[in-house]
Amino acid sequence: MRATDTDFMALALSLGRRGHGRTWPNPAVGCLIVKDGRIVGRGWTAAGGRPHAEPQALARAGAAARGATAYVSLEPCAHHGQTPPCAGALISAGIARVVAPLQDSDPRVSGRGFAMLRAAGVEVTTGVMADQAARDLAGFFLRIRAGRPLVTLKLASSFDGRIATATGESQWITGPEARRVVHAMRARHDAVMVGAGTARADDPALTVRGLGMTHQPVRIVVSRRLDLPLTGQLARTAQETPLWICHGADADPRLLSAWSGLGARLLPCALQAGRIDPASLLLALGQAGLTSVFCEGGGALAASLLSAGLVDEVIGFTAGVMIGAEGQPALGAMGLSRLAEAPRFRLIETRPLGGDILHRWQPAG
Ligand code: AOF
Ligand code: ZN
Repeated sequence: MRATDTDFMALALSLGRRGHGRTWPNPAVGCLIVKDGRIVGRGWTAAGGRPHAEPQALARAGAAARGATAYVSLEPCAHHGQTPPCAGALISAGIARVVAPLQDSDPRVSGRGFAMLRAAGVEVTTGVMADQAARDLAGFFLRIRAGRPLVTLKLASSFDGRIATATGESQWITGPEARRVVHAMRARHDAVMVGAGTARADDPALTVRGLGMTHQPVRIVVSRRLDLPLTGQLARTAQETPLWICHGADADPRLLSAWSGLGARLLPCALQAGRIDPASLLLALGQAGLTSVFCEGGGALAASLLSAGLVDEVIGFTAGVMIGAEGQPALGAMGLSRLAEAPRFRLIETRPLGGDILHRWQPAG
């Protein structure tokens, strides 16, 4: 049976996903070159966003690219950036047909890549697996549209929605399978983010471990006053793994210089009612180039993002352990009085995971 455009596009999309978390601010694109039904070249956007996917796939295909079809998971670029336009590279290599799901919304490209290809006599087919491509590149598109990264909120809690006992004991509520999945999720995001309370209570490393990979997402701590332990795991590892601290403009200058001396990048954010304004926080992260952020709490940061309508996906891990009302709730105060005001999410997926349940939710409506 002959493979279809959809089959090849599914492969190009999966190649693109290999770059998730490591190509920001650029999209993670995949490219497959197919000649007479055979794959002759594959490529995906390199770490840091360049080279783009197409020139790498073309280099592998060599002379076989002449007369071949290129499956690209996003419209090939048309601009002269730090690299020459990919549409031009496809034309020069003699590609006869380009299949792409979507137009790029970067204003330097948006439609110009397809126009350039068509003007050179290349057949262009669009729309193949467009929904999946839009999901895969949602963070890239959101940053262009709204200036902020996509936010995934992870909440790992007891059956009754607690994230620690009254004394702060939280390791471990969920089991090893759930924790492995969390590390894989961290790796697919540009950054992992926590609030200052979590950074103080858990002394987390916020790194990806146990997956045998070298790439690490940026680690972000949101701390208005920078009152974080200068001797904890984050401070100790700030030279080797990027650490960004989002702080209020009123933070102590001595702490600012101490953290910058340790190697942290400091991002000032506006305040709202005495706390870091979540919209200003995410705009600062978008400005810095991030397209996706995996927020792992704590309760105060999670509640502030949820109240502001800035959470694009919630991933819950619920364990079969009962902690009771003295325990620390997964969410801080949200200032709600009526149920109608509560942010509501619709269920996308549930899955048993070891002894826990994974559930994925997206904003309703
Ligand atoms: C492609 N293939 O693999 C990627 C593309 O700063 P530059 O010059 O690297 O350009 C970045 C823009 O290129 C980015 O905003 C997006 O429009 C496109 N990314 N294009 O043809 C790729 N990663
Ligand atoms: Zn390109």
